[in-house]
Amino acid sequence: MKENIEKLKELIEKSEKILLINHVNMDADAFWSLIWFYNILEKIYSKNIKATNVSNSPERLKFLWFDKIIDPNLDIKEFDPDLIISFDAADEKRLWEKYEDNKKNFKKTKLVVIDHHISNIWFWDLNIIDTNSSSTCEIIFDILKNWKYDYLIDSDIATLLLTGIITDTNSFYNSNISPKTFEISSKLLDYKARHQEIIINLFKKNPFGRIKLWWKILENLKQVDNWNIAFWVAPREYFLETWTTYEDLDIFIDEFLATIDWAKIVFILYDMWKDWVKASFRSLEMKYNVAEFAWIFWGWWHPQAAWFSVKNKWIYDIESEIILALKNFFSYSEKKQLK
Ligand SMILES: [Mn+2]
Repeated sequence: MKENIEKLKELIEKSEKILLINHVNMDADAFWSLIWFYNILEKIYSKNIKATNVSNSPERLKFLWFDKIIDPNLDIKEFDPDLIISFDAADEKRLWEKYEDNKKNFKKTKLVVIDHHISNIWFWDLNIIDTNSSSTCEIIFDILKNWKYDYLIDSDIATLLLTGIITDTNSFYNSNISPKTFEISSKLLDYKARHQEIIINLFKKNPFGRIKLWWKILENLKQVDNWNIAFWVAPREYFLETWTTYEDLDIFIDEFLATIDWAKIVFILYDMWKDWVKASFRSLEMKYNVAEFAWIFWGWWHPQAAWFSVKNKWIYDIESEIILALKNFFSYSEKKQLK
């Protein structure tokens, strides 16, 4: 990895037009790793740097930084970059339409991927992938240290990086933490990362509409027979009635849904943007590998947390399909365990 970090520097120095991109439905980790990188490049080099994503910066993260860095309308063909760097994406599909509509540019350009997902398929020319890292922000910190640019870290940058780590580890709940995660977080506090600002804004300032949305969903717990599978469905009406969007479900899944003591698998199905429906799964017992399940529907992610999305289908039709497939998957997992 050290070698690749050096190679990245060479690539950046050789390039004139650099495009930064992160995955669809960007989360704090994808967002801040990109924003941070953009700022550092701006400070060090005089290059033409642009950043894009299919959507605008997430509203709920704007408390830290009001940015116009990510431009969803950027015309990649016209910009014609000679280097593309992707953040926090496990494969091209995660770049969504930006990749689909600009394949030619992606094919002819040097491509770098910076990521930490186990599911990463090492898809590009230069892969800076560390699956032992909790987050892309953690990797970014390594890059910075290797390049000896630590001196550029100020309180703002430290706060951004710490936000990526806190959200991707679910406030240090998840099993993706390591001694290094704590070590880096501690260093970020030395750099005056504003820990309380992150916690208050991300976890302690829920608009009332969001609570009403959660309430509506929680009230309608569903179960698959006696299979220890709990699930919830959030159709578009729920969001319209409470003035919320699917982004308001961010912490809800792990804070509430995935904590039911009798459940072995939980999932939530919700209407996302445009005509997409998303299904998000959590396995609460090691033997149920939900990434394997999500794969049936062309989804992926992690054995304990996985998802897929489907276009142009009614949410309740997908519900029936999932339940049917889940019953098979459940007995398959039980049998696999017995072998
Ligand atoms: Mn991440």
